[in-house]
Amino acid sequence: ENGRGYLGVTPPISTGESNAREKEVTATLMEELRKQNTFESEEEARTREIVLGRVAALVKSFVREVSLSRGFSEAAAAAAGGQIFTFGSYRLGVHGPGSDIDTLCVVPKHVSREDFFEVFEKMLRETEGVTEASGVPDAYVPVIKAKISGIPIDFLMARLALSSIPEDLSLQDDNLLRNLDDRCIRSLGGSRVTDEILRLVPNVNVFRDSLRCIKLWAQRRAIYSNVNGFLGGVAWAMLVARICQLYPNAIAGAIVSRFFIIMYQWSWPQPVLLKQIEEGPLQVRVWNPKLYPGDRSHRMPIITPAYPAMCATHNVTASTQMIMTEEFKKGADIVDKVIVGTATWSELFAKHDFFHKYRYYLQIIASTGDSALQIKWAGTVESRLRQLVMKLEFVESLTLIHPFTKGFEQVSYCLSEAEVRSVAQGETNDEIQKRKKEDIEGKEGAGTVYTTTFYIGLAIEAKQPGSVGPRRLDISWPTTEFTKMAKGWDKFDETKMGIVVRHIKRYRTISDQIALIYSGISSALPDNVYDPGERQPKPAQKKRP
Ligand code: 3AT
Ligand code: MN
Ligand code: MN
Repeated sequence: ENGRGYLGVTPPISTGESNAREKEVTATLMEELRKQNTFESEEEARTREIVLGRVAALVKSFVREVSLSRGFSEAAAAAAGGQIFTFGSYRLGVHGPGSDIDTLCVVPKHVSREDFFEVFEKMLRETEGVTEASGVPDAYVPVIKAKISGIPIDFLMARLALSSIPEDLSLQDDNLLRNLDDRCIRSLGGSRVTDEILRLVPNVNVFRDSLRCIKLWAQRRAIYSNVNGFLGGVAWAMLVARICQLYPNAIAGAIVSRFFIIMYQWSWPQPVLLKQIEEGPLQVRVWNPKLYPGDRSHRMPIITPAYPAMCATHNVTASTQMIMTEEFKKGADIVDKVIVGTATWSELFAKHDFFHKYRYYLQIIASTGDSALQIKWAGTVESRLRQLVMKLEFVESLTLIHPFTKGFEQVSYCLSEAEVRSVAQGETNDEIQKRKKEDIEGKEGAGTVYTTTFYIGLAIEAKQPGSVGPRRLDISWPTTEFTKMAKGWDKFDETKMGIVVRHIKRYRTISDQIALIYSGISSALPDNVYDPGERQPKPAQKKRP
């Protein structure tokens, strides 16, 4: 609390308790969330606790082992400590079946990052029940990804400027960040933000239930993705937390209903804050739109509550803001109906209609011949897609640029160089797709192609009345610039990686095929973007105007 009797930067809107109807819809909401399989089983929950217990012990023995190797006495090595802190969805209590456990390992100053990626990773590998363990030491936030007893775990590491890690260590004190390297500060950030969010909500259980609902809704509507310019898990959590602060005594059904209407009406770029932004002991930037033009350009700023305050929604563009605003409105309408009893919660969780919505799409195809390289290359391309979106936003005849939140991965077994090229160009060929690995083994000129295809939906301005001839749509400049930028990646290798941008239509009709030859649109959406049975039959052929 801030000494004024409430949590947050303004007084609550209402401190009223929820009414009988809100209690009813909260019960039906929880029932629907269970039906939608958002909760793990009790058995899985127990497995997680056991795994975390083992991990905590493993981190202590890691610190002990490194301490001994640095000449510490047995007693001093044991006293050096070592703690784990969870963050992410597990810490918030909103994880689903199969979610990972995000775990921060906190170690004393004589244990290095190299120790973590050598000694600890090796200890992990040798631990019973560990089926995967692979480190990414040079990531922006270095991580070891592992799987223990079937539970995926992300391990981060922070080395504090302390000679031992006390059992009751809290990460809340900003002074802990003094004299740490940037990677440690970033690694501590996830935990410090999650803990702060939990401290800043009036009722943790109401917050959890509400966030579970909003996360599922955002995933189903394909607006859950930080890289693609929508919001990621932390940003959604902060939005829900803010609504909880505004209605401290409301229950989940009421919070969700207020969430949609308040977010729809929010006067962006006014930031969403869970507490006042504070200065701290480091020489680092704190979010400040008055000082920094970059911060001023944030369209939907949602600011993290732990020092140093940062904007979690840096990637939002005009298009993604428009798409999310539209979804807030649709959500508000459905929840209104749920409250009066003319709709059910399942309607809120209806699947998006992205692949039914637009006539034109861009396909961005990243390809390589190697599965490990493909992950890196596709990730690089994906992280730069928003640059393409922003360039397309300047094309006058386009009214909306809609990036999809997930790439579609495919492995194709090709028999010839020509097949390899056609797959990398995004041509779909049933014969190649049906082929298995064995079908190309030992064949000369054969090769495996890994492709990841991203989609952007394009809404085009209605035709001006009285204009003649086909609408002109020239997007060659943005797409060429984007391709150049993707190839500007410092690890780009022309001989190993491909990137292609294609302009396609949802359907392919006979008359289109003729018209399309002239417009450079050569294909239609492939079947793999639809669930089985989802693809609608082709519309009756309309006469082209
Ligand atoms: P899941 O239930 O695991 O899907 P989550 O919210 O826990 O949802 P993640 O495990 O992906 O999601 O991420 C947990 C936190 O880790 C969120 C963010 O603070 C941090 N994080 C995730 N991805 C990155 C990244 N690429 N770089 C830096 N931090 C990241
Ligand atoms: Mn997670
Ligand atoms: Mn994770």
